Amino acid sequence: MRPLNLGAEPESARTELLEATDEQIDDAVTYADPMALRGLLYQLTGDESIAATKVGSVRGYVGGNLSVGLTDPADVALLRAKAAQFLKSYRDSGAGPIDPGPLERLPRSLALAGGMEQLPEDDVELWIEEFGLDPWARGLSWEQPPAPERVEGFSVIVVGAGMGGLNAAAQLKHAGISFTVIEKNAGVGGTWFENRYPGARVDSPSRAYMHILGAELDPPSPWCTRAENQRYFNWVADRYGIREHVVFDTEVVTMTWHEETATWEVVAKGPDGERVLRANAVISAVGLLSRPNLPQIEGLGDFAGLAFHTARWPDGLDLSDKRVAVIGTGCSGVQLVPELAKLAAHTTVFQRTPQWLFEHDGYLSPFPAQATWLDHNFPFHPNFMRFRTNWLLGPYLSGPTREIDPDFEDPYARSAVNKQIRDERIEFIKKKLASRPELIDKMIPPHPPFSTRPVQVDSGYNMYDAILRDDVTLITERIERVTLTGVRTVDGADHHVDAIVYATGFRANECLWPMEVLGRGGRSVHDLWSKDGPRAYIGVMVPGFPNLFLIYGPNMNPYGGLGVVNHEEMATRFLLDCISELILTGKSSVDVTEQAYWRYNDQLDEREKFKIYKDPRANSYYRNEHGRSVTNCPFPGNEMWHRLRRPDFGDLIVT
Ligand code: NA7
Repeated sequence: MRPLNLGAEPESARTELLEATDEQIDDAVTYADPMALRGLLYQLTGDESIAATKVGSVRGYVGGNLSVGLTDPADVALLRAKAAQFLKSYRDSGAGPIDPGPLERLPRSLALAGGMEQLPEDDVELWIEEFGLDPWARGLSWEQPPAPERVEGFSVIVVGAGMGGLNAAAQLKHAGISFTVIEKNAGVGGTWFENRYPGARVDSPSRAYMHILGAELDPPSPWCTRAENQRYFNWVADRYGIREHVVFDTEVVTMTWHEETATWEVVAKGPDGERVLRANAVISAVGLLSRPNLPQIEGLGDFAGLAFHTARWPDGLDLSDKRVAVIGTGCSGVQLVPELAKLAAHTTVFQRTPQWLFEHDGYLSPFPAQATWLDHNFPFHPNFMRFRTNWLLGPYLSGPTREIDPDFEDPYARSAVNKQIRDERIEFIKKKLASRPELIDKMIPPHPPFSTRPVQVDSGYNMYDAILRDDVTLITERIERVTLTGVRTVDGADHHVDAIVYATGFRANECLWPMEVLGRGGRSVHDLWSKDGPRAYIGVMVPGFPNLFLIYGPNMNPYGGLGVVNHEEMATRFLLDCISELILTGKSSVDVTEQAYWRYNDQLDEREKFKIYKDPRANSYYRNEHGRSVTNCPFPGNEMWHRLRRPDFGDLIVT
């Protein structure tokens, strides 16, 4: 394991803690996650009575995942008392920078926070990375210093300055490799720059939606708003000095590999027309959900009012005297409708398929002040919370809920746990819609939970509450067409509105679209993928397209284990190792063999057969028109970590 580069502790004393009263501390610890305290206190003190607290299965934490927690309230009380005691004596000793405790103890402390006796031996390094002490853990560590002229002669183009592109740029900069980022928008942030609709917020827990590079920050909310996410990405760009490397308002149109010079020629369109750039390597950090999908509905152009996609929400739009139609009820529609209902004169929701909603207390609120206080004043609390959140989303707890059990027989669910989750969801619907029972069946999805993206909502106010409002109408009749004045449904009803919002998702299955990408022999990547959709070798490389690396490529959307940011970081470290091989050896290209590409994809096809998203009743971007997933990763996060940990040069051709 590489040595840790410890960077998380502040340099001066924690003044807020110095001023805290005993009562404030006692109050704050009641807001702590007892499992995080279990790991944190053990790490800082080595107190074995902490390790002796008892754990067992408890109700799921995120989206119905299985979970492990403390089972005895006396143990919870013990941990809180010990946490308060620790903070008081730390305060009384001056609250200065503190050592994280022996690093040899960390695997056990993490296991305690996770609720395991021990971390699986092979995964220890993965979890220490997730803990976030070393901001560069998923970067390039040169095994030997490269000759300066070799590094200087190598350049990289990164396409996109969203979550993946910002990390790649920071890592390239840290490694001393020259790069330019091309970004189609006027600012960084990708998805969060573009999606400005009311109610937009992240649907993965924010503690697991920040890079390791950002582990020194604590998120303001458990599920950050669009503005909070955007602030975070701006912080990354500034903290790591990336902005000066970005060409904004410029969109890549074509990328062409030139064999004779072993370089990529990139044509990009900006405010001053087209420009041509050349680089030894290209990193595509384009997003999965970045190209709006406008629905195939007749008459789309006939509408005389305002019409736009959720990702194109006009700035400063006032809808207070407007009747607004929302078409689409995926994550975006379900986030939008409850907020829009408060802003518009009337909201009409066109729902073709309902989705499974998973409720959270406080989904719409910032963290309580006490939780934030703990982040700032309890050393390594953000790290343990970050670890704990990733753990709960990770492969051991979420993976099993996404698997089809071939022996399980049920008309609606695909495994015992899937049925339990479905039953719980239906209970939630019935509870919420008790006053309008005729709506209940309309809100029960035809497909099993997890066969499409689970939608996270607030327990108190969400889509179900919105459709109960007098100023919201739910329409489940199919749409026949859009008309001059609104939307006509197949029952002949005309729904007159002033504005139409298309919450109709993204072209997630068209990787690298609409760019033209030409590899060896002038072959288009879209031609290579024409048989059954985009594929890649471990999500990152495509044969015949040397020195082209994808960060959020085919089948890299986590499905049952860890999150997007983790996958992107792993892919980035992998590609940096490929680039360093070229720089160190003075060779000019790295490509993947056809054989390795297909071997990986055969394994992938085999593995996805037992994923719930293969259920034929489900219809979403989780599967393409060929019935396979281009987006989802059927391998658990820890398996992807091993696959991407370092390149297997037996699968690659370096020339
Ligand atoms: P999604 O999840 O792809 O949802 C798109 C929605 O649009 C969904 O309800 C679709 O209904 C609906 N849709 C699409 N085309 C039509 C037509 N022609 N007529 C009626 N309804 C239509 O996109 P989101 O933006 O909500 O979420 C994307 C991701 O963002 C999400 O996974 C989170 O990770 C965040 P359907 O279900 O196909 O019947």
